[in-house]
Amino acid sequence: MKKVLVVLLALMVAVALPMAAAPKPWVVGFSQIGSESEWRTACTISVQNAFNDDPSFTLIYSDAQQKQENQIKALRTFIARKVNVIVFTALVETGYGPVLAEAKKAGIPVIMIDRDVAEADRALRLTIMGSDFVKEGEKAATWLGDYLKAKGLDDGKKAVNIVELQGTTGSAPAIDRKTGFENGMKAHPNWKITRSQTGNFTTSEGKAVMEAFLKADKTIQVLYAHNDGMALGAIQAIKEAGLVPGKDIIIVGVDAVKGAFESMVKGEMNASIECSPLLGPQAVQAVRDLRDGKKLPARIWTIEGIFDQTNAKEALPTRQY
Ligand code: GYE
Repeated sequence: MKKVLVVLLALMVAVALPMAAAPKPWVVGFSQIGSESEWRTACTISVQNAFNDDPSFTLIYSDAQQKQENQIKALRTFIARKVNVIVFTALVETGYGPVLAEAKKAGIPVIMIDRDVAEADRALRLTIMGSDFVKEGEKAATWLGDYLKAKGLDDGKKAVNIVELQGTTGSAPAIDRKTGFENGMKAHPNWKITRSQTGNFTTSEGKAVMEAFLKADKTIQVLYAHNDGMALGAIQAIKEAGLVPGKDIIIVGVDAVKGAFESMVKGEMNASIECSPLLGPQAVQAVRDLRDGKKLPARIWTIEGIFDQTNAKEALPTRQY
């Protein structure tokens, strides 16, 4: 009897010990901007999975549904709940200064992913991880220059008429992808952006804006879309206007999401500049490093490529988003 009791007691201690020793999970508040695109959905899932797979974290997720005021409210809730760290992507660049200052005052570090805030507010956040959107715009222009040259479609003199579908007005990727493309255009003085309007990074608005462009303008040769979702919407508009996407109008998008690959394989979209949404593993690593007292670099870049109709088919089976 005594023996049984001792064994039982030992068992209870063995079970209770690791439980007592387990530290309290770190609470991470994640403020996402919405679900406007295939890219965004992949980004949300990547971040959620990465934190939820590690029991030493508790993730609080908040979806701002494309409204800055919702996002500011979510950040204030995180501060009030005294989360250990905030992971945050900014819908637009400006307007977050006061709430970031509140987080700083409360001693809560902010790790930005994907879209950064404006220069003036960058001292209020700890780091930013994500893509170089200016470079993506430059890559789009370089790809286009090479393609037009290879196909004999640009003699360097006759105008090349380009329309642009911009992302969400005031967002970092819309501002930077425009700047990057315009940087690339400096080598091609005959290229003209004849029309440029926001399609808000959504397929439906991309389609609607392209419809309006096509109605007003019969001289469009190239479409540069700040994301694939808008390019895919525009492709529907191009087809409905009786034109052949990828031939009558050359189409360059950004993101390299699955939908773009399928379109390139069909010969419709011509190229997509990769922008990886799989930021979860890097975000978790950064938060772990922070918890371990390591110093984070001020900028964490993601590595990306370019895909077009020459390599889309081969790459498609390995694509994760
Ligand atoms: O390109 C677009 C999304 O911020 C980089 O947002 C991201 C962009 C991405 O809606 O598809």
